[in-house]
Amino acid sequence: MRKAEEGLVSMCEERARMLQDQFAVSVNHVHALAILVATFHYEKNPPALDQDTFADYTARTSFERPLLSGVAYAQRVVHADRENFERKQGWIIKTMTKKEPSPVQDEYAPVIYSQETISYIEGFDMMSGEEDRENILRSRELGKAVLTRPFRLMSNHLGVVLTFPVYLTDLPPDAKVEDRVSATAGYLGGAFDVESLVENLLRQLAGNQELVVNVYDVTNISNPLVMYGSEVPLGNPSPSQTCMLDFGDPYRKHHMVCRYRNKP
Ligand code: WA2
Repeated sequence: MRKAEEGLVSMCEERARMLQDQFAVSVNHVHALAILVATFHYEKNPPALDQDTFADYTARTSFERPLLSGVAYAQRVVHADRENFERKQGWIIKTMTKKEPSPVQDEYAPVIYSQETISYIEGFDMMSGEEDRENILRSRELGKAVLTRPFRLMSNHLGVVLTFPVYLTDLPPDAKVEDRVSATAGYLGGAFDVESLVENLLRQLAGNQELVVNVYDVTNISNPLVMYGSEVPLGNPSPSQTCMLDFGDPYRKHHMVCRYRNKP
Protein backbone atom coordinates (compact mmCIF):
# COMPACT_ATOMS: atom_id res chain seq x y z
CA MET A 1 0.00 0.00 0.00
CA ARG A 2 2.79 2.35 1.06
CA LYS A 3 4.68 1.62 -2.18
CA ALA A 4 1.53 2.28 -4.23
CA GLU A 5 1.02 5.65 -2.52
CA GLU A 6 4.60 6.69 -3.17
CA GLY A 7 4.24 5.61 -6.80
CA LEU A 8 1.11 7.72 -7.17
CA VAL A 9 2.82 10.79 -5.67
CA SER A 10 5.88 10.55 -7.91
CA MET A 11 3.91 9.79 -11.10
CA CYS A 12 1.58 12.73 -10.46
CA GLU A 13 4.46 15.09 -9.68
CA GLU A 14 6.26 14.00 -12.84
CA ARG A 15 3.18 14.68 -14.98
CA ALA A 16 2.42 18.03 -13.33
CA ARG A 17 6.02 19.18 -13.83
CA MET A 18 6.07 18.09 -17.49
CA LEU A 19 2.78 19.79 -18.26
CA GLN A 20 3.80 22.99 -16.49
CA ASP A 21 7.17 23.06 -18.30
CA GLN A 22 5.67 22.48 -21.74
CA PHE A 23 3.07 25.13 -20.98
CA ALA A 24 5.77 27.62 -19.92
CA VAL A 25 7.92 27.15 -23.02
CA SER A 26 4.85 27.56 -25.24
CA VAL A 27 3.89 30.81 -23.46
CA ASN A 28 7.45 32.15 -23.79
CA HIS A 29 7.43 31.56 -27.50
CA VAL A 30 4.09 33.31 -27.97
CA HIS A 31 5.62 36.24 -26.08
CA ALA A 32 8.42 36.31 -28.66
CA LEU A 33 5.82 36.26 -31.47
CA ALA A 34 4.09 39.29 -29.93
CA ILE A 35 7.45 41.09 -30.11
CA LEU A 36 7.90 39.90 -33.70
CA VAL A 37 4.58 41.52 -34.69
CA ALA A 38 5.45 44.76 -32.83
CA THR A 39 8.84 44.87 -34.57
CA PHE A 40 7.93 43.93 -38.13
CA HIS A 41 4.32 45.07 -38.43
CA TYR A 42 4.32 48.29 -36.41
CA GLU A 43 7.89 49.55 -36.18
CA LYS A 44 8.35 49.39 -39.97
CA ASN A 45 6.53 51.55 -42.47
CA PRO A 46 5.21 49.96 -44.60
CA PRO A 47 4.81 46.80 -42.45
CA ALA A 48 7.43 44.12 -43.14
CA LEU A 49 5.00 41.30 -42.29
CA ASP A 50 2.13 39.70 -44.19
CA GLN A 51 -0.04 36.57 -43.85
CA ASP A 52 2.32 34.40 -45.93
CA THR A 53 5.37 35.37 -43.86
CA PHE A 54 3.48 34.90 -40.58
CA ALA A 55 2.16 31.49 -41.72
CA ASP A 56 5.63 30.38 -42.83
CA TYR A 57 7.40 31.56 -39.67
CA THR A 58 4.81 30.09 -37.29
CA ALA A 59 4.79 26.73 -39.14
CA ARG A 60 8.58 26.48 -39.00
CA THR A 61 8.71 27.36 -35.28
CA SER A 62 5.73 25.26 -34.15
CA PHE A 63 8.11 22.84 -32.37
CA GLU A 64 8.68 25.67 -29.87
CA ARG A 65 5.00 25.61 -28.86
CA PRO A 66 4.29 21.94 -28.12
CA LEU A 67 0.88 22.45 -26.46
CA LEU A 68 -0.57 25.03 -28.86
CA SER A 69 -2.67 23.96 -31.83
CA GLY A 70 -2.04 27.33 -33.47
CA VAL A 71 -1.35 31.03 -33.00
CA ALA A 72 -2.88 34.13 -34.55
CA TYR A 73 -2.78 37.92 -34.47
CA ALA A 74 -5.97 39.98 -34.11
CA GLN A 75 -5.78 43.70 -34.81
CA ARG A 76 -7.63 46.26 -32.73
CA VAL A 77 -10.05 48.16 -35.01
CA VAL A 78 -12.25 50.95 -33.62
CA HIS A 79 -15.61 51.45 -35.31
CA ALA A 80 -14.60 54.70 -37.03
CA ASP A 81 -11.82 52.78 -38.85
CA ARG A 82 -13.91 49.73 -39.76
CA GLU A 83 -14.88 50.72 -43.30
CA ASN A 84 -11.35 51.70 -44.19
CA PHE A 85 -9.97 48.51 -42.65
CA GLU A 86 -12.45 46.29 -44.55
CA ARG A 87 -11.78 48.04 -47.83
CA LYS A 88 -8.02 47.62 -47.45
CA GLN A 89 -8.33 43.96 -46.39
CA GLY A 90 -10.94 43.15 -49.03
CA TRP A 91 -13.17 41.27 -46.57
CA ILE A 92 -15.82 42.00 -43.92
CA ILE A 93 -15.32 41.45 -40.16
CA LYS A 94 -17.38 38.39 -39.09
CA THR A 95 -18.66 37.14 -35.71
CA MET A 96 -17.38 33.86 -34.24
CA THR A 97 -20.80 32.57 -33.28
CA LYS A 98 -22.89 33.25 -36.39
CA LYS A 99 -20.06 33.48 -38.91
CA GLU A 100 -21.86 36.48 -40.44
CA PRO A 101 -20.86 40.14 -40.92
CA SER A 102 -20.43 41.72 -37.49
CA PRO A 103 -23.09 44.15 -36.27
CA VAL A 104 -21.87 47.61 -35.21
CA GLN A 105 -19.60 47.53 -32.12
CA ASP A 106 -17.41 50.18 -30.44
CA GLU A 107 -14.37 48.17 -31.48
CA TYR A 108 -13.38 44.84 -33.01
CA ALA A 109 -10.45 42.41 -32.96
CA PRO A 110 -10.41 40.75 -36.40
CA VAL A 111 -7.72 38.12 -37.03
CA ILE A 112 -5.38 39.32 -39.79
CA TYR A 113 -2.56 36.75 -39.42
CA SER A 114 -2.89 33.09 -38.51
CA GLN A 115 -0.93 29.87 -38.38
CA GLU A 116 -2.30 27.56 -41.08
CA THR A 117 -3.39 24.96 -38.50
CA ILE A 118 -6.10 27.39 -37.31
CA SER A 119 -6.67 29.32 -40.55
CA TYR A 120 -10.44 28.99 -39.94
CA ILE A 121 -10.28 31.91 -37.48
CA GLU A 122 -9.14 34.43 -40.13
CA GLY A 123 -11.45 37.42 -40.43
CA PHE A 124 -13.34 36.66 -37.22
CA ASP A 125 -13.78 39.31 -34.55
CA MET A 126 -12.21 37.67 -31.50
CA MET A 127 -14.18 40.06 -29.29
CA SER A 128 -17.38 38.32 -30.42
CA GLY A 129 -16.67 35.26 -28.26
CA GLU A 130 -17.21 35.69 -24.52
CA GLU A 131 -14.03 33.94 -23.32
CA ASP A 132 -11.79 35.50 -26.00
CA ARG A 133 -13.27 38.96 -25.34
CA GLU A 134 -12.63 38.78 -21.59
CA ASN A 135 -9.06 37.64 -22.27
CA ILE A 136 -8.44 40.52 -24.71
CA LEU A 137 -9.71 43.13 -22.25
CA ARG A 138 -7.78 41.73 -19.30
CA SER A 139 -4.50 41.31 -21.22
CA ARG A 140 -4.44 44.88 -22.56
CA GLU A 141 -5.27 46.36 -19.15
CA LEU A 142 -2.54 44.31 -17.43
CA GLY A 143 0.08 44.35 -20.18
CA LYS A 144 0.64 40.66 -19.49
CA ALA A 145 -0.20 37.19 -20.76
CA VAL A 146 -3.60 35.93 -19.62
CA LEU A 147 -5.55 32.67 -19.90
CA THR A 148 -9.23 31.93 -20.33
CA ARG A 149 -11.11 29.36 -18.29
CA PRO A 150 -11.41 26.00 -20.08
CA PHE A 151 -14.02 26.01 -22.87
CA ARG A 152 -14.82 24.34 -26.22
CA LEU A 153 -12.52 25.92 -28.79
CA MET A 154 -13.56 26.45 -32.41
CA SER A 155 -11.83 23.09 -33.08
CA ASN A 156 -14.51 21.63 -30.77
CA HIS A 157 -11.78 20.42 -28.39
CA LEU A 158 -11.65 21.42 -24.75
CA GLY A 159 -8.84 23.90 -24.12
CA VAL A 160 -7.84 27.41 -23.07
CA VAL A 161 -6.81 30.52 -25.01
CA LEU A 162 -3.63 32.49 -24.26
CA THR A 163 -3.50 36.23 -25.09
CA PHE A 164 -0.60 38.73 -25.15
CA PRO A 165 -1.28 42.42 -25.84
CA VAL A 166 0.70 44.26 -28.55
CA TYR A 167 1.17 48.02 -28.06
CA LEU A 168 1.95 50.79 -30.56
CA THR A 169 4.46 52.40 -28.21
CA ASP A 170 6.77 51.22 -25.45
CA LEU A 171 5.00 51.48 -22.10
CA PRO A 172 6.64 51.68 -18.66
CA PRO A 173 5.81 48.72 -16.36
CA ASP A 174 3.68 51.02 -14.17
CA ALA A 175 1.70 52.58 -17.06
CA LYS A 176 -1.91 53.55 -16.25
CA VAL A 177 -4.75 51.33 -17.51
CA GLU A 178 -6.13 54.15 -19.77
CA ASP A 179 -2.72 54.59 -21.37
CA ARG A 180 -2.41 50.84 -21.96
CA VAL A 181 -5.84 50.67 -23.58
CA SER A 182 -5.24 53.65 -25.87
CA ALA A 183 -1.80 52.35 -26.95
CA THR A 184 -3.20 48.89 -27.83
CA ALA A 185 -2.47 47.76 -31.39
CA GLY A 186 -3.80 44.20 -31.14
CA TYR A 187 -3.56 40.79 -29.56
CA LEU A 188 -1.28 37.85 -30.20
CA GLY A 189 -2.65 34.59 -28.93
CA GLY A 190 -3.16 30.94 -29.42
CA ALA A 191 -5.17 27.93 -28.45
CA PHE A 192 -3.94 25.34 -25.96
CA ASP A 193 -5.67 22.28 -27.32
CA VAL A 194 -5.54 20.54 -23.95
CA GLU A 195 -7.85 17.71 -24.95
CA SER A 196 -5.66 16.29 -27.73
CA LEU A 197 -2.16 17.63 -26.99
CA VAL A 198 -2.06 16.70 -23.28
CA GLU A 199 -3.35 13.23 -24.21
CA ASN A 200 -0.32 12.91 -26.51
CA LEU A 201 2.06 14.09 -23.82
CA LEU A 202 0.77 11.65 -21.18
CA ARG A 203 0.67 8.70 -23.56
CA GLN A 204 4.45 8.81 -23.86
CA LEU A 205 5.03 8.32 -20.12
CA ALA A 206 5.56 5.02 -18.32
CA GLY A 207 2.62 3.98 -16.18
CA ASN A 208 0.09 5.73 -18.41
CA GLN A 209 -2.20 2.66 -18.54
CA GLU A 210 -2.72 2.42 -14.78
CA LEU A 211 -3.20 6.15 -14.09
CA VAL A 212 -6.23 8.45 -14.43
CA VAL A 213 -5.20 12.12 -14.75
CA ASN A 214 -7.48 15.13 -14.45
CA VAL A 215 -6.59 18.82 -14.66
CA TYR A 216 -8.94 21.43 -13.19
CA ASP A 217 -9.25 25.20 -13.24
CA VAL A 218 -9.84 25.84 -9.53
CA THR A 219 -9.85 29.66 -9.70
CA ASN A 220 -13.21 29.38 -7.94
CA ILE A 221 -12.46 26.51 -5.57
CA SER A 222 -16.13 25.79 -4.94
CA ASN A 223 -16.70 25.35 -8.69
CA PRO A 224 -13.80 23.39 -10.21
CA LEU A 225 -13.85 23.34 -14.03
CA VAL A 226 -12.55 20.31 -15.91
CA MET A 227 -9.65 21.32 -18.18
CA TYR A 228 -8.47 17.80 -19.00
CA GLY A 229 -9.82 14.30 -18.46
CA SER A 230 -13.22 12.90 -17.73
CA GLU A 231 -15.35 13.94 -14.82
CA VAL A 232 -14.68 11.62 -11.85
CA PRO A 233 -17.93 10.30 -10.38
CA LEU A 234 -18.68 11.79 -6.97
CA GLY A 235 -17.85 9.66 -3.97
CA ASN A 236 -15.11 7.77 -5.80
CA PRO A 237 -13.28 5.98 -2.97
CA SER A 238 -10.00 5.44 -4.85
CA PRO A 239 -7.20 7.45 -3.18
CA SER A 240 -5.98 10.44 -5.14
CA GLN A 241 -2.93 12.71 -5.29
CA THR A 242 -3.30 16.44 -6.01
CA CYS A 243 -0.46 18.53 -7.47
CA MET A 244 -0.53 22.31 -7.90
CA LEU A 245 0.10 23.70 -11.39
CA ASP A 246 1.34 27.18 -12.29
CA PHE A 247 0.50 28.25 -15.84
CA GLY A 248 1.76 31.79 -15.34
CA ASP A 249 -1.51 33.75 -15.00
CA PRO A 250 -1.80 34.63 -11.30
CA TYR A 251 -5.54 35.25 -11.75
CA ARG A 252 -6.10 31.55 -12.54
CA LYS A 253 -5.41 28.57 -10.28
CA HIS A 254 -5.00 25.03 -11.59
CA HIS A 255 -4.29 21.62 -10.18
CA MET A 256 -3.83 18.05 -11.32
CA VAL A 257 -5.52 15.09 -9.65
CA CYS A 258 -4.13 11.57 -10.25
CA ARG A 259 -5.51 8.21 -9.17
CA TYR A 260 -5.05 4.56 -10.06
CA ARG A 261 -7.48 3.21 -12.60
CA ASN A 262 -7.91 0.03 -10.54
CA LYS A 263 -7.08 0.13 -6.87
CA PRO A 264 -3.69 -1.64 -6.62
N1 WA2 B 1 -7.71 30.63 -31.27
C1 WA2 B 1 -7.98 29.39 -31.77
N2 WA2 B 1 -9.13 28.74 -31.56
C2 WA2 B 1 -10.06 29.36 -30.83
C3 WA2 B 1 -9.85 30.63 -30.29
C4 WA2 B 1 -8.62 31.28 -30.54
N3 WA2 B 1 -8.36 32.51 -30.05
N4 WA2 B 1 -10.98 30.96 -29.59
C5 WA2 B 1 -11.84 29.92 -29.71
N5 WA2 B 1 -11.31 28.95 -30.46
C6 WA2 B 1 -5.83 35.73 -31.65
O1 WA2 B 1 -6.44 36.65 -28.13
C7 WA2 B 1 -6.12 36.79 -29.46
C8 WA2 B 1 -7.13 33.21 -30.34
C9 WA2 B 1 -7.27 34.65 -29.92
C10 WA2 B 1 -6.04 35.47 -30.19
